[in-house]
Amino acid sequence: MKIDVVTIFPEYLDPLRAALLGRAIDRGLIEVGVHDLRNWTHDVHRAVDDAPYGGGPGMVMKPQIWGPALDEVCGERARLVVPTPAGKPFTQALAHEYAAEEHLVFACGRYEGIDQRVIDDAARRMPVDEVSIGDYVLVGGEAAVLVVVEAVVRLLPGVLGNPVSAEQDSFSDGLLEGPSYTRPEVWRDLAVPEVLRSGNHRLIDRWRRDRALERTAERRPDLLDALPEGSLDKADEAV
Ligand code: 6GU
Repeated sequence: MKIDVVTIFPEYLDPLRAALLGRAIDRGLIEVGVHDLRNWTHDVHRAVDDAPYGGGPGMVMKPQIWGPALDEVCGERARLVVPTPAGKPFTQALAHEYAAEEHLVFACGRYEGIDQRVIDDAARRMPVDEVSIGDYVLVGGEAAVLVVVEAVVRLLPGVLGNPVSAEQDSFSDGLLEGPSYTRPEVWRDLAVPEVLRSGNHRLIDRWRRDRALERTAERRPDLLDALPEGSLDKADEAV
């Protein structure tokens, strides 16, 4: 998979080359390009933004800079992702969609955003998503790109040491994952739940499912409401 990022803060994307993502690059599973938007400016001030039509606070990023930058970076088969608090929610389902793409391009806006015509024009030639990573406001899209790329790359075959752990993630069955424990059996007078030491895997699976249901009901009741019809069995309903 090829991943390109266009930004006015290229150094903000340095973590893409660290840890799990760095290892995926070294092993040739992903190819990452980070591009400074100011390379596409022509004036001495290298200006990328201007005052908004209609007035109001902040600045809007200029279409004449973004247009040529995206023309050059996107090529023929890209899916364009524009991080913005006004986007549709980024979800695990979208992470799986992105993991199946051959080329992702991220366009990082700062200030009050990018002139909408940049997005509308790109959408005439390629799939474009404006996505948000949550209900809060960041200064720019860069931190969101780190989040999205990490969520996507860990789904690529060969990136995670143990592929079973991706299958058992929170959200893979529509529920939050319950608690986990390792040794010692008692720590600061807190004991590991007895059932996990029983060796009875039918009971252990049931216990884990119950804790997942409890935790989801407590923290994310919206996820329970969104489960497809028939996802809960009789034993689930009893929790
Ligand atoms: Cl994707 N961008 C910005 N600037 N703020 C956000 C966001 C994205 N998602 C939530 N807040």
